[in-house]
Amino acid sequence: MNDAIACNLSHSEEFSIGIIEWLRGKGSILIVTHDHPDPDALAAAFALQHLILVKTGQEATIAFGGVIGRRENLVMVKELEIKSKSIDDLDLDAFNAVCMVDTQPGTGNNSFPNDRRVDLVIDHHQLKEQTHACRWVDVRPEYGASASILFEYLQSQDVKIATKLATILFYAIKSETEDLGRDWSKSDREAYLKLMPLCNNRILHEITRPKSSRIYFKYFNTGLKNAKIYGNALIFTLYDIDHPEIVAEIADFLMRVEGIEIVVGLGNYQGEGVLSMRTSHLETHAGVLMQEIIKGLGTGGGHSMTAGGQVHLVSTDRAALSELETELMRRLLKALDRDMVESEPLVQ
Ligand SMILES: [Mn+2]
Repeated sequence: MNDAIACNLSHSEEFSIGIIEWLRGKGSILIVTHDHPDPDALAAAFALQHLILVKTGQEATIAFGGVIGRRENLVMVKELEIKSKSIDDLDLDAFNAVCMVDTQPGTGNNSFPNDRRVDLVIDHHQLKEQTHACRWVDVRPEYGASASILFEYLQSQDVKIATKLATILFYAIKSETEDLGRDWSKSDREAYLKLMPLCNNRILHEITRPKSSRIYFKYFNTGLKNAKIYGNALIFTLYDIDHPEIVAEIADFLMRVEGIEIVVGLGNYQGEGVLSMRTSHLETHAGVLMQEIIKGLGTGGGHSMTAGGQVHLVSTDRAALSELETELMRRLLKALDRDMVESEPLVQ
């Protein structure tokens, strides 16, 4: 094992002992993820819930805002029996301890009220100013997945990782890093390799190749038809969408277009503009770029190769979305220090 991994593991051991002792006897504990949680958010929440149960005997509540829409994630939640609640249905005063995973206070991507106290934050996005005020903070932007951090806690506390927990943690790292091809670290690879033999392959296959409704293919059709190319950048709009994650999914798909190094996608989910960015350009940090182009329009952030954002829409008609698309492209090209060029459709 190399020194960096060993150092991370000892940090994980120390931190997990600290939080277990602190959480002991708290009674009602809340675990919040970002809205419309992805596998990494759900896996991290599920693993923390398990750690708390095994070590302190308390059953924590997992909650988030928005919906789980992506087919893979719905199959995952069903097959692995992950129980969660909508944050709007909870009496937040009833919780004595609040934990946040895969998100941080005040980022704009979670529904936990900004003025409420958060005790514990475990995340792999850039550390936010507001997070400094929390009692327990373990933020590791160099990690590809929050699930890898939780995996280290479980290991250092000798918590047995049964099939379901292993499958969800493995799938989280697999999907978040595209099988260790994107934004990954040695610690993610360590967790991925140790979890793989513990997984249920049948469930894993069902999650990764889910049957999908015809609406799903309609979004692909819309995305392909509307995709515009500006040099090595591609932008597309899906207009009205029934779940936010479809934007990121199609952005991933369109990253495979030859010559394309940056993809930006946009959709309208219930009056909110959903943005997704992907880049394979090593000099470009997607999270930083996203913050730059979204300034004054909404909130956003991310990792070096992936980023997301949300924009408040003044109008949700097609013309307004097309206008926003052009504005985002103008800002993107400006941020990349390039002139606005004529766009070219991806498909004729
Ligand atoms: Mn994550």
